[in-house]
Amino acid sequence: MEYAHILIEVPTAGVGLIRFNRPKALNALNSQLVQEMFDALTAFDGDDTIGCMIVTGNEKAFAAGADIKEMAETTYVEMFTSDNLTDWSAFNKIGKPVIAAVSGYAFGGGCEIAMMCDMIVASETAVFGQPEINLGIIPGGGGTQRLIRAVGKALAMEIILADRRLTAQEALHYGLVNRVVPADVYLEEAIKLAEKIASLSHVAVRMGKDAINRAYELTLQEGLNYEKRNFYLLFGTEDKKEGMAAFIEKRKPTWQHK
Ligand code: DAK
Repeated sequence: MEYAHILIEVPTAGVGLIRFNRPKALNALNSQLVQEMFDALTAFDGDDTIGCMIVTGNEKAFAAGADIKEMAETTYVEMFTSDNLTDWSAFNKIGKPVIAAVSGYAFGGGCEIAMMCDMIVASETAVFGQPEINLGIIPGGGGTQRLIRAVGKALAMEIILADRRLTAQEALHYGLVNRVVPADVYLEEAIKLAEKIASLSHVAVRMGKDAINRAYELTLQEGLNYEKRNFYLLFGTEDKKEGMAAFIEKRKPTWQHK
């Protein structure tokens, strides 16, 4: 498929890469770009040859937020009724893991997309922030909910209410990102991580992601029950038989992803 604002690539077998491509606007997320990202994620999610996805920008900017020029004239009613602009929940429907490879600015909607991803590999130049308050608004893509879960209430309040920005090292310290690496290798490192995940049983990986994400929504006991359900389900797969047989026979497993 042809996209106007993103580039698609399979840099190594099993890994689907989505690159925001509005460099002059620091990858500001207009509604078409966001829709294209969802379309590409959905396509990779349904592609049996792909086991993990990466969302990235460029070295200067992951994304400097939703497109302010597009939003400037948007009214309440347009915002409320326009699915493209308002519905970012499509991200929750992606079953395979998604890694954000972040360099430079990850502001507003950019920070929110990074947080929607399952893991974040950050370049040492990455800066995370929710500067919406400077525009007279607040985060609308999950920032108020996901940030507090990642860094706690006190810091989330400061980031959202006082435009406190986090350097990559601070983001690592507070648990927002998985790792910080030099700027010239951040994408390479993300690809290596994605390649590792894609080399495993896709069905087990999906079940793991699904169970972990439930922890946000369920009580501990409900979450434990949910985990047990996924755990038992995996005993019905070819990959469980193969993984355990391969261990006992001291060989590498050959995954069927079923
Ligand atoms: N939107 C549109 N254009 C942007 C942009 C943005 N967010 N950020 C940068 N640009 C454009 C600039 O206008 C400039 O364009 P030209 O003037 O050259 O045409 C170009 O990118 C380069 O930017 P600067 O000249 O400003 O570059 P600097 O290096 O000096 O500064 C900066 C970089 C990132 C510090 C600065 O550009 C900046 O502060 N940008 C705005 C950051 C921001 O406020 N972001 C939050 C936006 S609000 C929702 C989901 C999500 C959202 C809303 C709803 N729903 C699901 C309902 C999210 C909202 C937001 O993200």
